[in-house]
Amino acid sequence: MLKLTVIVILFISSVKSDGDDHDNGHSLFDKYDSDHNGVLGKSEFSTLFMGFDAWPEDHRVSEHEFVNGWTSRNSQLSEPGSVTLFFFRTDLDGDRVITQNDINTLFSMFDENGNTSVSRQEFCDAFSAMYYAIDKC
Ligand SMILES: [Ca+2]
Ligand SMILES: [Ca+2]
Ligand SMILES: [Ca+2]
Repeated sequence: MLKLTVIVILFISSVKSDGDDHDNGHSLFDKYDSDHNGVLGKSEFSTLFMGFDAWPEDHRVSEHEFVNGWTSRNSQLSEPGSVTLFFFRTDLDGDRVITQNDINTLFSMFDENGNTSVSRQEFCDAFSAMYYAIDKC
């Protein structure tokens, strides 16, 4: 089973490196599931959004940092104008910066069954609902 998983992962990465620019929620999920256990824990989930915090790292992600970070890291998911929309949808408390407070709220929205981890299915459901650019997930 583990062997099969490894083969699948290798297959996915070889497809990705083939210049397939049809990125989607699945590959985004895989990119941030850094321990490859098939779910996003709170810290992995936070990294997806808070990882855009540029120097000086103050744990606050401005619109500028978010748009720049998203565009350079997830270029395939960056339709013109949509990244700014992502920012406003992520800034759930409306103070125009992304902080851990926003991510905590967002995490509980994604974690539909409340088991403190976000499964691939939960991720896809919530992500396609919130960020329209992902049409296949
Ligand atoms: Ca994980
Ligand atoms: Ca905020
Ligand atoms: Ca869950």
